[in-house]
Order: sequence, then C-alpha cells, then structure tokens
Amino acid sequence: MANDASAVFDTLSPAVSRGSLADSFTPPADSTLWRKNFLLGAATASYQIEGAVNEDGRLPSIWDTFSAIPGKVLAGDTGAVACDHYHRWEADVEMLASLGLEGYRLSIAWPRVMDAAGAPNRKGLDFYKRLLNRLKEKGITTFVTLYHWDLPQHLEDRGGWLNRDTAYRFADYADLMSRELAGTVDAWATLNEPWCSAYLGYGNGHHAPGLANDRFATQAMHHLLLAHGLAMPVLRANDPASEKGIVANIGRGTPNSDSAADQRAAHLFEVQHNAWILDPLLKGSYPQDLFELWPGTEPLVLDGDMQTISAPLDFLGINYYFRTNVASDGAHGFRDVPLEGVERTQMGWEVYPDGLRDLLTGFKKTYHNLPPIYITENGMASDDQVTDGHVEDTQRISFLKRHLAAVDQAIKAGVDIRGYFLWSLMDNFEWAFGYERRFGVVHVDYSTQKRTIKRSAELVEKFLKERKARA
Ligand code: IFM
Repeated sequence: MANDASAVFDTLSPAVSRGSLADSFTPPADSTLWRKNFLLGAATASYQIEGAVNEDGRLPSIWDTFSAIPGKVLAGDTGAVACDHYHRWEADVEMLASLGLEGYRLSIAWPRVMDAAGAPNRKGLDFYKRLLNRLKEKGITTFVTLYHWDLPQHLEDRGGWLNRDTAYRFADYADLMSRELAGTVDAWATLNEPWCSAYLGYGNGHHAPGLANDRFATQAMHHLLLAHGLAMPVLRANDPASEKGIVANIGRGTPNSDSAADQRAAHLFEVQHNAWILDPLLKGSYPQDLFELWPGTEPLVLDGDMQTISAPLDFLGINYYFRTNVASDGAHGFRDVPLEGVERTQMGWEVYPDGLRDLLTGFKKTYHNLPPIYITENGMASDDQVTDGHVEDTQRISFLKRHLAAVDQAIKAGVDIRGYFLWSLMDNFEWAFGYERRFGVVHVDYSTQKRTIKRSAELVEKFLKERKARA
C-alpha cells in the first residue's frame, strides 16, 4: 500500500517530537476512530498485575516456578506482588473509569479459581465476580482471556501443553468460568498469544516452563489450539450472549534484500509467526512451509482435531508490536538482520506502524473467513520517570497515534476492526524482563504502589471525552 501510516501524523524521532506532540493526540476529522462504536480500552493480564500468589487458595503457576529460578527473569523479579491489583482492584477500576476507557481486557488466573481436582475455589472466583460486576456497573465493556500463560504448576507436572489431557482440563476450566461468570463478560478469549506459550515456553525456553525443542513447540501449539477448539462450544452453551474468540500476536517480517532467498526468509518468518496459528484456526490445516523451516516437527494430530480447532470465531484478537528484518540463514530458515538508524523502544523493538496495517490487509486477502478483529494489544515500553508528579511519555504518544492511524487505514481498506486496547493499563511484570520495562499508560512506583497517570493516558482521555461530546 502506497500510503505510509507514519506520514499521516508525523515521522519525528522521539527526541525531536518532545513537546510538540504533547497536545495533539486527536485523530484527523476523517478518521474512523471517531466512530462511537469503535471500542477504545486498555488491557492487562493476571500474573502481570495481581500479586497475592499465595492468597485465598491460589495454587502455584508455571510462572511462580520459572521466575524463582535464578537467571530466568531480569533482576530476579517475580510476580509475587506485581501491582498488588488483587488488593487494589477497586482503586484500579476507579482509575480506568476516570480515564473514560470504554473497554477493559483482563485475564483470569486459572490456578486461582480451580483446585488440582478441578473443583472451584470460591474465594478466587469471588475476586473475579466482584471485579467484573464493578466493571459492568461502570459501563465498561469486559474482555476476559482465560489463559494468559499462568498454567497451574500441577498440570505442568503432568506434561503441561505437551500432554493432550491439558486441552481437556482447559475445557473443564472454561466450563466452570463461563457458568460462574456468564452475564458479566462481553467477550471471551480462550488463549492469549499461543505463539508465545508454544514457542517461547517450549521451543526456545525464554518463558515458562523453559523447554527448548522445536518438536515440543509444535506439539504444544497443537494442544493449545485444541484446548481453544474444545472450549469454544462450551463457552457458547454456557454464555450465549457473549462474543467468543482467541488472541494471536502477529509479526511482520521484511526481507533484507530483493534476493529470492531473502524474500523466502521473510515469508518463512511470517509463516512461523502468523500462519502457524491463523491457518489452523481459519483454514483447518497447518502451513506445510512450517515443516520446511523445522523439518520433522509435525505434531501428532488425531482425527477430528482440525475441525474442532477451526470452528467459526466471533472475533479474532490481534496483538502487534514491531517488525523484524530478516535474511536467509543460508539453509532452510531465516536470521534477524537488525536495521540501523530506525526508531526503537525500550525493548529494542522497531517502531513500525505500517506492519500492522499491512498484516491486517494481507490477512483479509488470505483468509476469506477472517472474523471481525479487535486489536487486543498494542503499545510500547519506555523508561518513564515521574517528575513533579507527571510522566511525559512522548514517544508513547507518538507511537499510539501512528498505530491508530495504521488501524484507521486498514479499516478504510476494508478490514472489519471493531476496537483497540492499549497495552497496558499500567506498568507491570514484563515476563522475562521483570519490572524494568514499562508498558503502562499509568506509571507504577513498585516501592509504594502509587499510580501516576502518564501524559499518554491523559490525551486518550481527552480524545474520548471529545468523541463522546460529539453529536
Ligand atoms: O506484556 C506482554 C503481554 O503479556 C503479551 N503481549 C506482549 C506484551 C509485551 O511484551
């Protein structure tokens, strides 16, 4: 596509843009983001914010185990306290509502709500009931993810996602949750980012449970997707009024040169990051190119699995962060070739809004049955500091504007995108990077748990107020 999303707003580097952007978050008059039914919200996840890991009968999760192993998480951080949201949820909901955010995407900690025998843990369940009821009282649309990586450790002890039985245990968990919480959830997502659970958890070991084997990754992915597929009809039966879907992180891979080998490398990158998940969900088969990249890693698939996995979705959640420039590795794969002189975030990730637009418009062409889309995560980490009670997160403001412009362009190109969630509502436990990386639009001082609204959140609030006030 000729139009460059960055050009719609600005292409200023963070240093140059400081100050000048601070008051200009508002989208152009012809932006689809002015539509009142375009949902704007923020997202979090249980292990990243809740803390209270030993309270009210919560069982250990794989992230409690993993983060306790020296060297696995930066600075030895763990989610034991995190943002203490388990105790501060009321103030956090007030804060969300005061920002005028219309939607909140949260996840349920499986080990908090079910014991090892599959019986409900009432205290844990009550926490989510209180939270969801309060959100509904505030008029906030609720998106609930059932699995955002905190697998109960007792299931990992029996093989975790390498064990097919875990998919059936997940369906039991989905059954309990949807029976208990029906009426308070507007949209259920079965899984968050199965790519991360399968590849980072079982393929390269950067995430819990820390195993590193490509064959494990493909089998774990199959069981994750099977879990999703088994849960969908259960959610439909128990809570017919809500929407049901799944959330995938997607990656843009661009070739380092025009050579056929580099083009192929970029294609394989996107197969590994996108088609590995989207093909089974939307086409009912795994992309064969994946097994060119990882020969001999075909998962064990039983009769009927692919039909279960590819049942229709009400929505697809898309999480997007950056692109990766790749070249051929000289064999059957790709290698990263980081570009020089490009804008990057605290994570080192390249800021590349066009990737979001191009992937979305590409998916529309590739998948004739592409469901309505919500951008369920987008945002960036920066080393934000509180100065005189304020946080000027200028790069984030620019980042969000440019990515929202990319969303607007994709909508105008015909992609059905219904909402956008900022990642994240507040700074939190960024997995293997601990608390150093700050993704929030609200700053958290972890020594006092004080929340400070960042400038980006103020500007989102201003825009939402303007939009509401419009006739
Ligand atoms: O913090 C994570 C989140 O849990 C899943 N998506 C990516 C975010 C940033 O890394």
